[in-house]
Amino acid sequence: TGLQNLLNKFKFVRTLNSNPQIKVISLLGQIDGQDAIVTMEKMHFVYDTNVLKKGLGRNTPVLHNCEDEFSCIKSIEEMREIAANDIYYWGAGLLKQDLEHNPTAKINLIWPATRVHIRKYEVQDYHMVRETPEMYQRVVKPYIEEMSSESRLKWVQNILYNGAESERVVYKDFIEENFPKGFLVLPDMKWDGVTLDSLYLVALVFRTDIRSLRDLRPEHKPWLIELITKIKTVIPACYNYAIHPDELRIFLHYQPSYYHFHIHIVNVKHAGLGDGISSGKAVLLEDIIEQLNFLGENGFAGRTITYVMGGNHDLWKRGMKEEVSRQLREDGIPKAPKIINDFA
Ligand code: M7G
Repeated sequence: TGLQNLLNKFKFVRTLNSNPQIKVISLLGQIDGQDAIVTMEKMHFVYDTNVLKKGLGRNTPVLHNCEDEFSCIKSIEEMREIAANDIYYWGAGLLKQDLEHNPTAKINLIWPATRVHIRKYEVQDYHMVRETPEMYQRVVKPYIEEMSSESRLKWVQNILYNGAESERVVYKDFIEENFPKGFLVLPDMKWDGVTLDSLYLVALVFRTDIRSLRDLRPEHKPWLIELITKIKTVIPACYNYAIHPDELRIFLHYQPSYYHFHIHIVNVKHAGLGDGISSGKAVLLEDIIEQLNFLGENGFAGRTITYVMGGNHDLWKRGMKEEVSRQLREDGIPKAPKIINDFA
């Protein structure tokens, strides 16, 4: 495949990040002399697949749970005991792997990766920032303009208009007269497409007049309600009601990485997302709709929004850093002393 050919040419440069808790590693390398980011994530266990067995003389299929050859215990091919003590035993195992049914890892590649991609995936320190409407106008808005280039959002255009990932689209709301209000839903790049516990979908809207949370005004409320209602109606049906409407965490990111309005739809069980669902990054769509009742006609443009920003984010260097220092001073919060680690 294209991906495999590219990975064969990958020349390792350095590790960008590694997280043993969510079992994800990001590597920087080069492919044909251009920067490439490979992210690998160990896949979850197969444990709830149902095996279809036709009962004798019956037409109704019967589902058997955990009998799949790739189900946790059944998949163990080799074992090495590490130790045992009293009623406790532990060891290492080799599981039966299968490209289709039980792959080892999910592998993502970004190539050619831009400087913005590399800095995003890299280990960095994080800061709480308070973005005032004034900061938004002066610093963030010009940045968003730059980040809305055709090339940066090409993947979105490809999905909406050029049939990219089309066989993976799970829902398309695209009625001619409804066009500007339409949207589609498809599996997010972050999802392995299999593990329902970590279901991760993204809804992309067709309209292009909304760049982010900041652009939402009370006039958008009926549209947002329509969106969330359709999402909660259609998605459980798409997955055979193995997931229910109240098990979907539906949110926006602020700041997002891509300034074309989109909605994250994630299994409420799934917490292993790095910072993707934490407060200061994810804003629940329900809360947004509710807030539109109270914000004036300018909606979120008039609100101060507090969020987490990575030190590698361009906005940090383009003024957020100074703004945070200024705000702390104004709030009367003293600067940290020079030596803070000397507990001796
Ligand atoms: P975001 O909040 O702008 O960025 O969400 P972040 O969550 O990455 O910080 C954009 C979402 O779109 C993310 O969840 C991405 O994983 C997802 N995404 C990005 N790209 C480039 C693609 C793509 O090409 N296809 C699909 N299906 N999802 C993507």
